[in-house]
Amino acid sequence: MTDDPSPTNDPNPTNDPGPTGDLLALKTETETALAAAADLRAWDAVRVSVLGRGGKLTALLRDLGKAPPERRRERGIALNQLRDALTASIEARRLALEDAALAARLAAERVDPTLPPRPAPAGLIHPISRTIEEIAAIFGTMGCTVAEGPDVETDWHNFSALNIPSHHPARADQDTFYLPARGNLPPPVLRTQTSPVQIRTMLAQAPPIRVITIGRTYRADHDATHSPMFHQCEGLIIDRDLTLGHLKGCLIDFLRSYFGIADLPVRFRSSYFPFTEPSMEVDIGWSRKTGELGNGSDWLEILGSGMVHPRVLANCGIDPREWQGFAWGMGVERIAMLKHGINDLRPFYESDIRWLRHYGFSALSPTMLHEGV
Ligand code: 2NM
Repeated sequence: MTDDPSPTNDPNPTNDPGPTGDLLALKTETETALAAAADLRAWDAVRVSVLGRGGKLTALLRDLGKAPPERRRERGIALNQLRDALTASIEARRLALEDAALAARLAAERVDPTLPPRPAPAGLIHPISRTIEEIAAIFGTMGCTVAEGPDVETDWHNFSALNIPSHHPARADQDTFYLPARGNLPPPVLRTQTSPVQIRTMLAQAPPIRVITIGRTYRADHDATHSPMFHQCEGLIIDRDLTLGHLKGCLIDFLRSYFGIADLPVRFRSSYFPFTEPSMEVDIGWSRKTGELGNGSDWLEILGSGMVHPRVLANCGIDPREWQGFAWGMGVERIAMLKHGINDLRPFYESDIRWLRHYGFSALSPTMLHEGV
């Protein structure tokens, strides 16, 4: 062999490949196969055929012990060098193949920033839906879930359980929609507020409770500012040791977040509801002249609230000596009108696409909570 590829100085160059001649052959063979591997799959096959459990280099390393003792040391050193060299070549080929694959993907998935944007979806979110989402998002951060209940209620859930006396105007036929009575039962009623849902929640769950209820309510009333069907949002928190302070903090935080005015003035004014004691109307500061919220010397009534009457708790099987609650209620249309400067209630239900285009919300502008909604 005149062109013995062995890098070592072989003392017997005739027909003995020497202690390392076969190693150079494996190196050349592997590098040729690596160069031919066009993708990571082919690359992996080469890697396994050399370094794998049944690979050629693995076999050579295993057979080192069979080499004649006088050659073993030299061959061992050469085998280690070969393993390092092949490991490096294999790794280098992997990086090259990965780079090529990424470059091909980037070329194929090229983005053209000069293309016009896709048209926005034509559909719009109705202000009522948007307002409901915002209310739920804010009270959600305070730990409230949303409870639902039927629109057609029993007299007991809508009135009696809420401590509403027989002479209360809400019970009067001219103010309330009744359905035909069945048997000797009092006639079913289209709920006049969402509080029966809170009654159902108290009956179904043990305290502590944190819920809001949002939904349709019905009263026999119809003009520019009253609709026979409108939406209400109420809330109910029941826990031990609750005070008026908790109620005030909760509602002040809600109002400032909902209207997005960090220093919105909020005033609590003594009032009366059958289901709360004490009861308070809640006003926010505004200017009657300009309609601007948060500025000006006038007050605008925005919601009702109070500590849940002990009799209401007892009606729902909750011991008022152990648990206190506070509750509130507001009109969804009303707070939507105030926030967005809508001055007539009727178009909310007229499905006029021009009104919706003016006041509606893009489905692509989700309800966000940071400094408000
Ligand atoms: C309001 C004002 C004040 C209220 C009370 C209850 C219940 F079920 F816990 F007794 N639900 N909602 C409540 C209290 C509603 O609306 C103006």
